[in-house]
Amino acid sequence: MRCYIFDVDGTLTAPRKHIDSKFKTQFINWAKNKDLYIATGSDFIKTKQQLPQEALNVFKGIFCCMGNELRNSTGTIALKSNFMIPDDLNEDLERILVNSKYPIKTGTHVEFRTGMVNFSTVGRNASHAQRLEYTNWDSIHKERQSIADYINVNYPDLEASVGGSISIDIIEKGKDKGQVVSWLIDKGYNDIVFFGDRCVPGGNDWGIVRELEKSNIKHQWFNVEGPSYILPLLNVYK
Ligand code: M1P
Repeated sequence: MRCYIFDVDGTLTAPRKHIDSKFKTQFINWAKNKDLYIATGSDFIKTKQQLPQEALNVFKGIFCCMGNELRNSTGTIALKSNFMIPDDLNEDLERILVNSKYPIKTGTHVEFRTGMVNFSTVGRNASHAQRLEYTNWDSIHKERQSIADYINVNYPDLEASVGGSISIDIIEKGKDKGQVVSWLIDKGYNDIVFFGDRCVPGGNDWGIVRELEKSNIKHQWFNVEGPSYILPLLNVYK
């Protein structure tokens, strides 16, 4: 029994953007009679902003917050982690924010989600242009990677990874998107195909790839750069 897992930002959509309408139609047609799941670092509210209900409806399950929350396509919660982020991390993030060399701060820098924290020095209120500016700056200064490295060294029970374009995701160790693979295998799937844009170690899709590679089920994964990379690949899976 085969199923497909899709990341959202950078995979089904451009980061934090709505799904492209032409791609949406092609994707919905392709999805007929297939078992599809989402695995995103985002929460359900953001996912719903990016994917309209008709697109969400093609998914049997939506794993949000790095696999720490499972919802059905109408938003009903089926599973939820109750992990609480330690207070000292919160204080540390405030200190990192104040010391960040990036000059623009837009607000909402620490976002608590189910089982995780999302941290961004430019802030989640950044406009599209401000996101692009930060991403360019970060690609030179590697701020996000160094914050993630700091957290990984100093908080052995936590795990930080560079997620989308402006932030890092912090979770309880081991509670990354890899959880999705074990859940699906438990449901009886023995053939999993995954599409993500951050499939390398340190990226927030790596957990899925790691668990697929560890498993003894049939699997295939694709590191893509957005919807235009996915369409030709979908044709392989008629
Ligand atoms: O789904 C990928 C990432 O998308 C957003 O990242 P950013 O705002 O940095 O582009 C966040 O929701 C992040 O948590 C998530 O991993």
